[in-house]
Amino acid sequence: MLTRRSLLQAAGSAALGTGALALPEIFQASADPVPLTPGVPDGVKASAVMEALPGKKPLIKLSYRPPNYEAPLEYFRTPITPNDQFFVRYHLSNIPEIDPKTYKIEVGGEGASGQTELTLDDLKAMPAYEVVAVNQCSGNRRGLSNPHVPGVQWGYGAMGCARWKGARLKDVLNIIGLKPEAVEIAFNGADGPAYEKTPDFIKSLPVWRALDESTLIAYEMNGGPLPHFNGAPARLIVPGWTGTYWMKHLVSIKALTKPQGGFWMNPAYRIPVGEFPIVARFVSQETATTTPITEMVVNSLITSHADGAKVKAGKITISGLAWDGGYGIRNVHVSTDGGKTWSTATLGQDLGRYAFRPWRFVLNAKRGANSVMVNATNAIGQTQTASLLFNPAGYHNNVMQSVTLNAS
Ligand SMILES: Nc1nc2c(c(=O)[nH]1)N[C@H]1C(S)=C(S)[C@@H](COP(=O)(O)O)O[C@H]1N2
Ligand SMILES: [Mo]
Repeated sequence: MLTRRSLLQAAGSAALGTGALALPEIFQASADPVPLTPGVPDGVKASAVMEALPGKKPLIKLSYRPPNYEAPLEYFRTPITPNDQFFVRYHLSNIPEIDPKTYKIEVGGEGASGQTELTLDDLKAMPAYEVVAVNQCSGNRRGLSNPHVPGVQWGYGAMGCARWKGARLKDVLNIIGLKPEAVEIAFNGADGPAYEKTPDFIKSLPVWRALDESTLIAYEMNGGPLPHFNGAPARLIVPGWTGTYWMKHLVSIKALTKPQGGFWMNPAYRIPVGEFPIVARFVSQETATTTPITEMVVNSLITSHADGAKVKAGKITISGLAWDGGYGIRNVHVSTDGGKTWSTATLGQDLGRYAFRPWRFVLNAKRGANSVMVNATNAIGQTQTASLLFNPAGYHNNVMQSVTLNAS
C-alpha cells in the first residue's frame, strides 16, 4: 500500500520538484466539500480542493504544478462538455501563453520529402473538418485502482467530450510528402519542463493512425478558440485514442524512420500485452511484454445521481453517458439486482461514434437502499469488466459502475 505522502509525491513526480513557472495565479477557491469519486485514496480527500483556473469553472484540483484538474460528476450531464468545465492535464509545469499571431508549427523530419512551417492562418485556410470526440486520460479512474498505484489519483472526471474543428493531419503531411520508410509521426508542444531533469513531453503515432481521416489539428473547441489550458492555439485530436496523444500547444510535427524514444513512449503509457481487448495496434513500439496504450475501452457512467444520493421512492429516471474507442455504443444495460438481471436503457442523441452517448433509464426505487449498476456494449460487442484488470499504471479502468440510491 502507498502512504498518502508517496501518492502525492507520485502525483507530482513528472515535475520533479518546483522551478520557474509560467502559470497564472488562481483567482477562485471554494470551501465547499469536494465532490470526489468514491474510492479515491485518503490522501486525495485530504488535499483536493475545488478551484477555478483562469477562464474555467471550479474543477477538482489534484495538483497545481503541473496543473491537473478533474471535472466533478455533475459536469457530465450533457454529451458535450463546455470548454470552461473541461478537465486539464499536464505533465510539465512551464506552459507558455502563445500569441496566435506569431504561432507556428514546424513540419518535417527525416521521414518526409520536404518541410514547412504553418501559421494559424495557414491551418485555417486548409479544408476544415469537425468531429465530436471524447478526450479521456489513459489514467482516468486510476484513483480507484486496488491496490492503489502511483500517478495522478483521478476519479471519474479526467475526460470530456467536445466538438473539435481543424485541419486534417493527413492534409498537413501531404504538404511535406511522407517517404515510404516513415514509420511514426512525432509531436511536441510548446510546454516544457520547469526542471531540467524532467524529459520533454514528446509523443508519436503510427503512420496509419496519423493518416486517419479523423485525426485533426484542432483550433476550435465547441465553436470557440481552444482554452489556454486545453492547448491553445492548436492541438492534436486523435478520436478514439486516449488523451496522451492529443498534443496541446502543438509546435512540431516530425516524420520518423525509426520509432520515437523517450520516457513518455516507454516506460510511460504502456499496458501489458494481451490484457485488454484492444483492436488498434502500435506495432513499431511493441515489445514482448508491453504495448503503448491506444484506443479507449468501452465505458459508461451514471451522472444523474452520485453514489449515496437520496431519492423519493417510486419511479425515478437515472441517466448518464457511454463511450468507447470509436466503434460506437450499441446499447447500455442497467441492473438493479447486483448484476443478476439486466434491462436495456434508452439511448439519447447520437453525436457520432467518437462522442459521449447519453442514455437514460426509469427504475422503480423501493424504500431503503437501491443498487444500480450500468454496463455499456459497443458496436463490436465489447462490454465493460465486472472486476478490475489491474495494471501498474492504472490504465483502462472500465469496471461497471455501481451506485446506491437511498429512497424514502
Ligand atoms: N503539450 C502537452 N500536451 C498534452 C499533455 C501535456 O502534458 N502537454 N498531456 C496529454 C494528456 S496525458 C492528456 S490526458 C490530454 C489532456 O487534455 P486536456 O488537458 O485538454 O484535458 O492532453 C495531452 N496533451
Ligand atoms: Mo493523460
